[in-house]
Amino acid sequence: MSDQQNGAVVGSKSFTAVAINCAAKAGEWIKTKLGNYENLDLKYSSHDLVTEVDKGSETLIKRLIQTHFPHHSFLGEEGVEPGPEASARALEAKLEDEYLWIVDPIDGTTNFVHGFPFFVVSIALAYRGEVIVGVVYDPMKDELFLAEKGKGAYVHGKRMSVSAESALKSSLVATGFPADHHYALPLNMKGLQAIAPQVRNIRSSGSAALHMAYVAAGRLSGFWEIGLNSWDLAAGALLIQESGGKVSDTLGKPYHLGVRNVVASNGQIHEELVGALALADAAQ
Ligand code: 2AM
Ligand code: CA
Repeated sequence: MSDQQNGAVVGSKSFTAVAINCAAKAGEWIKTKLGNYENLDLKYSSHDLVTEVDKGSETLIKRLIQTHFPHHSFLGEEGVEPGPEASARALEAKLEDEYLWIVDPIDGTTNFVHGFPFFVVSIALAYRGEVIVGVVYDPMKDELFLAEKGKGAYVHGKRMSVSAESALKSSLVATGFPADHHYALPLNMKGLQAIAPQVRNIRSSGSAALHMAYVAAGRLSGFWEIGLNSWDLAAGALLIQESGGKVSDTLGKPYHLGVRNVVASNGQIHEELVGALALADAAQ
């Protein structure tokens, strides 16, 4: 398989085929390990978990990508020291690289550990800092969400589009409760307090990447969370953009790979959601 050098052909089939193949293979393997992992380690705190399955999934994906594209860069959650500073540094070091694969080998590790069936493999390919391919694969439902820059987003091969709600009061939104209990969690709690009475209802299912995919598929109207990493968001952000939605930071500035505090929506409720978080002093 040749390694395209030309920006005009980014998002070509070979990149996408490899991304899909990696996500599917890793996902199938993860599924066989459900309730069957051996080592549970704590990373940053007792809320930040990792198993040998996270590491095995990342190794599988990395090897497969390197077989096809040996000159591409790779950024995976398990190859980075825990903590927000290390994550930001690791991204910074590779952001300018021509092709960078950004991988979360299991997004929703806590769910995986508890047998709660809401976790995914998330794989994104960035070309000079811009995401051009995004794949989120849910092995439990066998649902593969795929987006290519400028070519739309698909689930089960069917074009996705975001939902039609135009106000918070008719919206179903999701958020997440981060592992960082010093900075991120208190902010998310403030947001929760403010947003809950304004929306139809709130969900929090423990995988940022799958929440993002659900916004893209029109199953959620919006999502916000504080303190995420590039690998939690990169694939999901492209899914949403290619489904007609909007992704920004919590202050409303456009999404880029360095964003850690995210607001994602169908576009129509975006301003209202960003505004409500600002009013609650829950944006940063
Ligand atoms: P993970 O399962 O890959 O760790 C849940 O609120 C979301 O936050 C999940 O997507 C989860 O991803 C992510 N998450 C968990 N711990 C985190 C941490 N220490 N830093 C950033 N994101 C984290
Ligand atoms: Ca993970």
